[in-house]
Amino acid sequence: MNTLVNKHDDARAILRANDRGGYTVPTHGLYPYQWNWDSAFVALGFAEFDRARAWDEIETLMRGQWDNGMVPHILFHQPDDGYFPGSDVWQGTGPIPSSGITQPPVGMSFAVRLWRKDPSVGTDKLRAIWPMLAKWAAWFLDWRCHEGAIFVTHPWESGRDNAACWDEALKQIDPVGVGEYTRRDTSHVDASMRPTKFDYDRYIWLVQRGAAANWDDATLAAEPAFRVLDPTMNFTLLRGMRDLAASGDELGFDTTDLKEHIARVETGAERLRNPDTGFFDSQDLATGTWGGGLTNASFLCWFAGLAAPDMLPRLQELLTHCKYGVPSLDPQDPRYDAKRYWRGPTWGMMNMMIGEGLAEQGHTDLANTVREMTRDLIIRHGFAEYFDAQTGAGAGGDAFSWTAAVWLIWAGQTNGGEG
Ligand code: 9WN
Repeated sequence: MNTLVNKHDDARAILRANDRGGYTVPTHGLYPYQWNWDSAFVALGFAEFDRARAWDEIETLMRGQWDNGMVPHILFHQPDDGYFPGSDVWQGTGPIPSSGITQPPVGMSFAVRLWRKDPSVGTDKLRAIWPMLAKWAAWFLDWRCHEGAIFVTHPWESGRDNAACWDEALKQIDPVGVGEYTRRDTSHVDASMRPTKFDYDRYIWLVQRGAAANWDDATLAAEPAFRVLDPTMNFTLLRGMRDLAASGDELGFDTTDLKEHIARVETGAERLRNPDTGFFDSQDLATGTWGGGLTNASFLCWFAGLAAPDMLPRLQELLTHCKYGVPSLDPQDPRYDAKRYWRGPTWGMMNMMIGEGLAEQGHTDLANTVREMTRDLIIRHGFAEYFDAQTGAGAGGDAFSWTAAVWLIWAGQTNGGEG
């Protein structure tokens, strides 16, 4: 029991230490700005001990929203030489210096969850940002939707940067003219745990291309360089829109459009099933090539509110190889790399969404298994950015905000948290 109490103290201390005043950095050094989906998890973490601070996190994020509705994946509140590419490379066009792409919109769901946790404070807060969240959702339907399925225009947009899902689409890019640049990530973290130079050249080339087009959605859509259907985006958006629609009905907002969008994205979710394997997969829209790898994103189906019973045995099978949580790629896949970021390691926040989705669909035993694996992982190996799914060894940055938040919200709860 003492271990759990100490871990709670440690987790709170990490969030406090990474707090930069109104926003929280994912970790000191490696990521010195505000990241979109990190902040959503952080807000839930703060809500366990400081509800006012929890709302600050979401409100600061929403202040970065662009006129078109997009909420950027990074807000560069203060200059910092420790990260590349910075705001000078991105040249975002919003009210706060920012990147030009978004990230999985878990903030929609988690803002609603903050409100449900404490309507006395949350009702005014949610009422104020609800139209902004709905506008963000509508932007996805306008600019990131193909036949109901949601695609990403940059691997960073998915939040799963170097997942095997993007390999084929990245190979189609010739990063001509990308020029010389100095990576900062590999000065903080061993290069074996980070994306390769092949990937980075293409990440930066895509950023330069977006900046040159002034991030104009129509210009970029007219000649797409990277468009890959993504289960993470599809499932988190579907979940976010469901939560927005339910709260909107209770608060008296017009939810007609949202409900129509939910129906479209539900249809799109089935389009993500790889016909060869049957599981939810990524697909390059330019070539039709499927990612072909079973990833942790495939299992966000339950978080999205889908029943998908056929995915249960696949998860059970995967967990027989990984005692510390759901791997970001099936260890039996030839592309599996135990330490390299989104090509094998397990991530606490993905485990949380998978576990909570399982619990909501009534799969209590499997939900508990995923939560206990994640709890054991954090107890033994700390608050790392991500972990080897088989040995539990921590990797990437440490004293990591979303891992601390996931502990407070879910993994460190012995009663199952709020599920
Ligand atoms: C690029 C902050 C972010 C997470 C992403 C994760 C990683 C950034 C990077 O760190 O991406 O956005 O520079 O590697 O992949 O999911 O939001 O924690």
